[in-house]
Amino acid sequence: MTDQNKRLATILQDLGSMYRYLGGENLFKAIAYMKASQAIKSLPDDISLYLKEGTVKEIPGVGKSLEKDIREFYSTGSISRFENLKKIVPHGLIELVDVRGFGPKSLKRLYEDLHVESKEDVVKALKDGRITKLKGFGPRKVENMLRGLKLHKQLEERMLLRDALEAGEKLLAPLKTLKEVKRAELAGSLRRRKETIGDLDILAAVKLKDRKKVVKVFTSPKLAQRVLAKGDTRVSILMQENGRQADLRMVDESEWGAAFQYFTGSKDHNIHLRRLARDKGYKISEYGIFTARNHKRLAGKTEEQLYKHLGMQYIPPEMREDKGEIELALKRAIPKLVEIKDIRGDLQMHSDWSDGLQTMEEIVDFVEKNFSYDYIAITDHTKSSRVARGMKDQEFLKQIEEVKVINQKQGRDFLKAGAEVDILADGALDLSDEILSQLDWVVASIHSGFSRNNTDRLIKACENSYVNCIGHPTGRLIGKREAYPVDIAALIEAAVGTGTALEINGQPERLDLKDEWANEAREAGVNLVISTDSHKYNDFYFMSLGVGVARRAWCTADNILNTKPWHDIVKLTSKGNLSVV
Ligand code: DGT
Ligand code: CA
Ligand code: CA
Ligand code: ZN
Repeated sequence: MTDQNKRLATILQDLGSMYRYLGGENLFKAIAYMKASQAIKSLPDDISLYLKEGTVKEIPGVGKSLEKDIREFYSTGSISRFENLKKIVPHGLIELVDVRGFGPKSLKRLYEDLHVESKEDVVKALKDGRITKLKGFGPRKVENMLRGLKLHKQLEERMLLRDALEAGEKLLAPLKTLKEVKRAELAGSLRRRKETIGDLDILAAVKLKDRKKVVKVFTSPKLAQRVLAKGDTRVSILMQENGRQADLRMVDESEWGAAFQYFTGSKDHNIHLRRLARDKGYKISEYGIFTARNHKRLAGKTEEQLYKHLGMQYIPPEMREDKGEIELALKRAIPKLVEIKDIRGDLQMHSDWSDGLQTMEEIVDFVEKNFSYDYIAITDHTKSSRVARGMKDQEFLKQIEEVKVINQKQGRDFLKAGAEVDILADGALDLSDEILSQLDWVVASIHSGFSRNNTDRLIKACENSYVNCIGHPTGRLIGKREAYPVDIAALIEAAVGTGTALEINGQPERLDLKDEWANEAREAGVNLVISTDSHKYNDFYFMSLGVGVARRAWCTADNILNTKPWHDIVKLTSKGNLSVV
């Protein structure tokens, strides 16, 4: 994303939140601005190009008035609508508008009754008891607010994996262009694909005499907002991109493998390895593997060598958490983890029939051009998801017809007709059996009523003979909302028992099932599906985030349904033996 697009997307997103805060009729504007902000974020080129070519209105979500805003932003750097709203809406609070326990109504009360204007003010008012005194802010509400703030804080301390990957690439690219840099890679938790990242760790192979030059580039104002520490082998900065910390370590090419292994971690994995090395009479460090007795260097140029000298198989970075992977590697039993190239299709996405930005044809064209998939399933929302513009039952019948037309034009059954069906409060589905029976792929998800008995609702959905998969099974949003209360073990049992797949949703804030639960599901023999839940073009690349979760859960291609041909998926999730609930 270009810097200009990023600034524009941020203002549009803030505008969206401000309109959410104002509520009422403004909700439509809120949706329009959020949508436009999302679309700007996924533009391949700088917004100036679209202005020059007169194609701004072709950006999804951009109509006449947004076009005007964008022109104003381009010529003045801001939008008057935004500056004016800042005068009546507490700009310092709107980042909380989606955080659990807050929301527009609560924020308005805090602002109007307590004159709270920033997050710091909110914390103070919670501490000194002013909020508890407000009518309607009982202990349960306050408890919710505290938990919401805690989640929010987590995200201030740790980046989402997707954001960290983007920031990491921006640091890596300029380093890689230097001829002095023989090799440079992202290490640390990023390489292990953890769902959130504390700081970025970059490793570069650079000769001693060349390091000053590399340091100069890394600490230049283009990349660094501030320099925290600067030495010959190690530099720490706060990134210009987002103010977060990034560490660069430089090593000699001959030490690459040992250093890459060390700085990839995890710390627990490294400690266990070192103990093992010691027991075998070796010593390992970021410089290599040595004999303990006379300090003779045995290896260190590659990671593979290092693991080999310890008598074990190479361990993929996503497994390096000291959760039993070292024991497996010693037995030469490391599974062949699923890879992005194994994925044959995407089984959750939204078109403009509900809250997606693109038409079904546009989606098909985009996916065919950029991915080598065999099938994709359109899974638009059902009627009770009103904010997501869920479709009425009759519209699904029309959509099924359009899917047929698109496939006919293509001469193959690439597009599967599906739905993401809401699981209602009592566990019933938000779409009639008559329509469900005509769909190729049914994902059932909980989108509301989180305080109900979610376990029973999900089990009931599994028992429905038309449901193929449970979508984002725990409903968590990293940094915003905890998982709803649900007995995962019982859900896993129901999924195995009924032949229902469970989703690993690749949206950066969801990654749901998370690694730990996906691992339990895999062990129990659940069929997992990795999907992107795309709402716009660039979301389709979230597949790699989902694959990262699956690899952290030790999944092979065989554990993942959408690595298989479509007819196998149908066989594995059809429930002919179940009676219709
Ligand atoms: P993060 O940044 O909190 O998301 O997690 P990491 O894993 O990136 O941790 P970080 O940045 O503190 O350190 C990067 C790697 O350096 C870590 O994964 C393993 C290695 N490392 C750091 N501290 C130690 C240590 O005390 N002992 C050992 N054996 N390795 C360490
Ligand atoms: Ca780190
Ligand atoms: Ca670090
Ligand atoms: Zn959903």
